[in-house]
Amino acid sequence: MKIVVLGADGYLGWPLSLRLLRRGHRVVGVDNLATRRAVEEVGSDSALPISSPQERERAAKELGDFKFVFGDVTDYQFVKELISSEKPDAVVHFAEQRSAPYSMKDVEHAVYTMHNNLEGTLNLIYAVKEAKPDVHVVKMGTMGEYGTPNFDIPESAFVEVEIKGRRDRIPTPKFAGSWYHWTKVYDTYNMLFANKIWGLTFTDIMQGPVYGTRTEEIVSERFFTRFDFDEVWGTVVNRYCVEAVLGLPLTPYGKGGQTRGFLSLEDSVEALRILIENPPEMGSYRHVNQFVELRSVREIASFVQDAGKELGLDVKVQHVPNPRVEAEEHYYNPELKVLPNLGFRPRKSMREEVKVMLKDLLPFKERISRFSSVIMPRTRWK
Ligand code: NAD
Ligand code: USQ
Repeated sequence: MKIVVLGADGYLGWPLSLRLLRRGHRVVGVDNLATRRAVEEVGSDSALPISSPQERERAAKELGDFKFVFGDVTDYQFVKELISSEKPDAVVHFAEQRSAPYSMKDVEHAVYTMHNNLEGTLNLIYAVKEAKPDVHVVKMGTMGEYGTPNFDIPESAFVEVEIKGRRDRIPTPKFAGSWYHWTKVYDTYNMLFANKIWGLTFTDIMQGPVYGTRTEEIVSERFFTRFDFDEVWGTVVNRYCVEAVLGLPLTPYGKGGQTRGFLSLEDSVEALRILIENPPEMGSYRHVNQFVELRSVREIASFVQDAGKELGLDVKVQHVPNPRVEAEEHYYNPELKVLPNLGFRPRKSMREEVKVMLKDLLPFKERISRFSSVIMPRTRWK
């Protein structure tokens, strides 16, 4: 297949591009390098050194047919020209502002996030409709679209409800927890609408937080993917591993009962590979929940503590006041059936993988320690 990966310079986009190349697909990687700039803006950097896009292009070409295109998905003419000239079978859309704290900083960051994410997805929808309506759009959404409801989360875009005695099928209720997470809800509605009126083909993925340093293709420094750990861009498991390496206490926010559906980088890339190679029926909208382990942030701290002990690190845990507005103890039971039905079997467990992560990060302790001032949470929801 020929696959366009929007956001190919990112944490997920780069390793997915490598996986697709190794499977024999042709890959066009697109990025405007926004994340590199935004991480610098908050005074941080990737914990693992990453190559320039030019060096990445050279390295990826060793695995297969790859080219890197610099471009911004909020530019409609660029996206339309890309789809018209490349004529891909599938487009994977990762190219969004993906940090909840970044979106909550102030009005400028909230508006940037809304504009970047909604406009990019809408441009892609129109470009596909105009230039190649049979493209399979694989869009990365988030489990955070649902929030943490007190009902079992269905793996479905619609639910049957009865309101005042009358029944109907309505979009699954969602209640996101940051401006960033809300952009994914709105993207979902826009794709449902585009599917309804034009019959475009979508896979909309509700993915939980991803952790890890490795995939099968990341075998040396040249293939490293970015690894963020600061209070704005770092996600919880990755942050804990850096904190452990630096000898800082792990930082569960508040009571620490916040539970999410986590998965390793390797499992994320493999799940995506399966969804791309097994598209839904042409003209349909497929809704997928993508996670492996339901864990609370308190429980994860104990995993990292245990892994640290095995490596001779003295890891402490210190609950810190929660900078976010979110439930700290809650029910959480999402459904998971599409990926297992397609043959997806997790390859990694968090308990094991955090050991690998600590080993990968330890040689970069000095590099990371330059950024220890941006680890404690400062960005508050209110
Ligand atoms: P990332 O920030 O590392 O990657 C996103 C890439 O898109 C970056 O390289 C960035 O420069 C690029 N980009 C952003 N706006 C762009 C634009 N307007 N034009 C072109 N390129 C643009 O993030 P990631 O962790 O790789 O996440 C990829 C996608 O998966 C995101 O949509 C994110 O919301 C989603 N997601 C991530 C996780 C996770 O834990 N990392 C979990 C669930 C969903
Ligand atoms: N948390 C801590 N301690 C920390 C950091 C975070 O307790 O040091 C808590 C947060 O308060 C939250 C949970 O961990 O309850 C998850 O936070 P996170 O920063 O790991 O992840 P989140 O902000 O939800 O966002 C990440 C990605 C985003 C993706 C989302 C999937 O950045 O792109 O959409 O995970 S999900 O969480 O399922 O919505």
